Amino acid sequence: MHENKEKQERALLVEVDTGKYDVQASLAELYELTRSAGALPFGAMTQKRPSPDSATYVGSGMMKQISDFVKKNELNLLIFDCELSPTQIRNAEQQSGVRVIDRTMLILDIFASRADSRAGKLQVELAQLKYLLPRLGGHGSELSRLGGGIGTRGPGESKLETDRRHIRRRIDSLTRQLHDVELHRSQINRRRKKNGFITAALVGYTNAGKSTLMNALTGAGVAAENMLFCTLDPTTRALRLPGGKTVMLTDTVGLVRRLPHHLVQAFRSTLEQTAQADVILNVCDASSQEAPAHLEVTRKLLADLGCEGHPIIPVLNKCDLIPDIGQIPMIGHAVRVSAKTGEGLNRLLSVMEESLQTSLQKVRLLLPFTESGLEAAIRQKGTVESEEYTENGFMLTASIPPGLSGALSRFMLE
Ligand SMILES: Nc1nc2c(ncn2[C@@H]2O[C@H](COP(=O)(O)OP(=O)(O)OP(=O)(O)O)[C@@H](O)[C@H]2O)c(=O)[nH]1
Ligand SMILES: [Mg+2]
Repeated sequence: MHENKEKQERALLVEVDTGKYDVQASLAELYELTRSAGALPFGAMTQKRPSPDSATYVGSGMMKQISDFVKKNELNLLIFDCELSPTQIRNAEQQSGVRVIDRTMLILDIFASRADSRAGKLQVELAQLKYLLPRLGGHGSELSRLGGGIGTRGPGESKLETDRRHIRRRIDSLTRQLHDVELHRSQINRRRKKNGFITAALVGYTNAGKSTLMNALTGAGVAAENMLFCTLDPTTRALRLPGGKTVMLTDTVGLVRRLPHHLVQAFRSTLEQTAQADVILNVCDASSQEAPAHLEVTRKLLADLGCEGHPIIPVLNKCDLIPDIGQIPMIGHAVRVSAKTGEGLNRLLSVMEESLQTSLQKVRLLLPFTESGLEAAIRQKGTVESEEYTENGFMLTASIPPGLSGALSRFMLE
C-alpha cells in the first residue's frame, strides 16, 4: 500500500476561484482533509481568475507570493484544491522548492492510510494507480512521490515504458481481484435478502456522525472520530424496529464535495449496494451551514446509483450542538436526532418503520415451488394478502419492499 508517513508537514492551501464552485466551503473542507491526513494546515491563499494558468495553475505573480510565504513560514507542502497536471506540479515544485500535491492526491492518501479490509485496500490502490498512469510524464517524480517502490528515480523513456506496463498489469490484476471480492460480497448480500432481512443503509458526508449513529442504534462498536473518512469499509449490524422487524443496518464510506472520479469508480460497488437498501438514512451534520447542500449532493448520488423507489429519510444529526431549536434547518421531513445524547432515536426508528410500510408495492406473483427462500422473504419483509396453490407454483398477492422487487421481477404477473 502506498502511504505517506512522515513527520508532521506544514501546508499552505491554494485555491483558484473561477466562480465554478463555492470556494469558501471547498477551502473549509480542504482544511479538514489536510488535518485528517495528518498535516498542519498553516494558511490559505486564494486567487480569482477566469481560468487556471496552464503552467502553474495560479498566475506567476501569485506563485512568487506563495514561494515567499512558504520560505518565510518554513512550510514544506503546497496543497492545491483541484487536480493538477504533471507540468503544473513540476513547475510549482521548482518555483516553491517544496512538495506539491492536489486535492485528489490528498484524498487518495487519506483513503490509503484508512483502508483496512482487502476490498478497501484493492479499491484504494486501484484508484491511486489509475490517477497516476496518465500522469507519468517524462520527468518522472510521480512514482517516487507515492513511495510505492515501483520505481524511485526519474526514469528514462524506456524505464518509463516498463513502469507504465507494470502499472497497467497491476491495474488489471487489481481489477480482477476486486471483482472476486465483490462477487463474494454480493453473494452474501443476496443471501441476506433471501433470508428475508430488511436492509437499511447510512449514507452522507464524512464526519456527519454515521458511525456514531450506527453505534447508538446497534451498539456496533464501529470507530467514530472527528476526522474525515474514518470509515471506509462497510459494517453491518442487526437492528430491531419497535414493531419487531429486524433490519440489517450498514454503515459505509462518507462523501465529500468533488469526490475524485477514480475513487467514486473504485467504491462504486460499495455505494451501489448502499443504494439498494430497503430504506436509506441520509445523515448530515445539522450544525453545519452546509447541511442542506450535503443532503442534496447525497440524494443526487443515490439517484445516480439507481435507488428510485427506495425510501430515503433525511436525518439531521448533532442537534445537541444547536441550543435553539428554531435554528435547526427545516429540511422536508427530516428527522432531528443526536447520536451523542440519544435524542430523537426512537422517533427515527418509527419513521424507518413507517417508510418501510409505505414503500411497499402491491404485486401478483407466480412463484415456482423451488423458490421457497423468496417466499419466506416476502413473508418477513412484506405482507402476503392471498395465496393459492396452482400446478405451476404459488399464486400470491403480496406487498413487497423495493429491495425485493429486483429478485421477484421475473415472477411478477402483468
Ligand atoms: N455533538 C455531537 N457530536 C457528534 C454526534 N454524532 C457524531 N458526533 C461526532 O462527530 C464526529 C464524527 O463522527 P463519525 O461517527 O465518525 O462520523 P462518520 O459520518 O461516520 O464519518 P466518516 O466515517 O468519516 O464518514 C465524531 O467526533 C463524533 O463524536 C452528535 O450527535 N453530537
Ligand atoms: Mg464513519
